Amino acid sequence: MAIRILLIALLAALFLPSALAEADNPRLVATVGRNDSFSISLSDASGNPVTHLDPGTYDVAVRDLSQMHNFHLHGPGIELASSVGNVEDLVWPVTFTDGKYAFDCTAHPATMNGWFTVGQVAPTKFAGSVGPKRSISLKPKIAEVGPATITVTDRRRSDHFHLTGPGVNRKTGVAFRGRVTWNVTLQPGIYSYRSDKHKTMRGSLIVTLPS
Ligand SMILES: [Cu+2]
Repeated sequence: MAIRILLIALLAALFLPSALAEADNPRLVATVGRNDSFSISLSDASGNPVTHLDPGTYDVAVRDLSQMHNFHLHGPGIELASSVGNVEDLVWPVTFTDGKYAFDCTAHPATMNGWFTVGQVAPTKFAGSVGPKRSISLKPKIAEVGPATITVTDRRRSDHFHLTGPGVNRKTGVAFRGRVTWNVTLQPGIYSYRSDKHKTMRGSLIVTLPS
């Protein structure tokens, strides 16, 4: 009996530390190409899509379910990919630091992609203006996805500044003059800004995935 207890204690001492070390890392699940579909996702342990993570080390379980697709993860300090030609089941221990990360299928990056932020990410600053003449502008004209602070100066009583695009629809009042600040999250795609009072007063902003 005493020997059996000693053996169990010995076995526990041998195997517990490694089991605990593995369990310490939060688990994320990367899935691509279920039933050869053009689908790609990164989810947390509860199955929710990852949009933001705390910095740290995670175990990314990769389910590359198709021979047409792969899962490619990149960002500060990370450049990992499963194979396009194979079905694979992998676990990547990865350490994320403050910044923007993106994932895609190397063969179809334009349609199969996603992104998320880790820790603190400084917002991109934009300056928009309308008036005093019949003019409208927004700078910069190209930017990456993520948090953005847009300061709009409206100097024209007969026009406004109206910004629309993925997840955003903000405008100043037509009669309003003054300065406003909008905090928004920019998604990949094309945004347009305009004054709805004059069709010629318009422009666009291109938002890209992290490079
Ligand atoms: Cu693909």
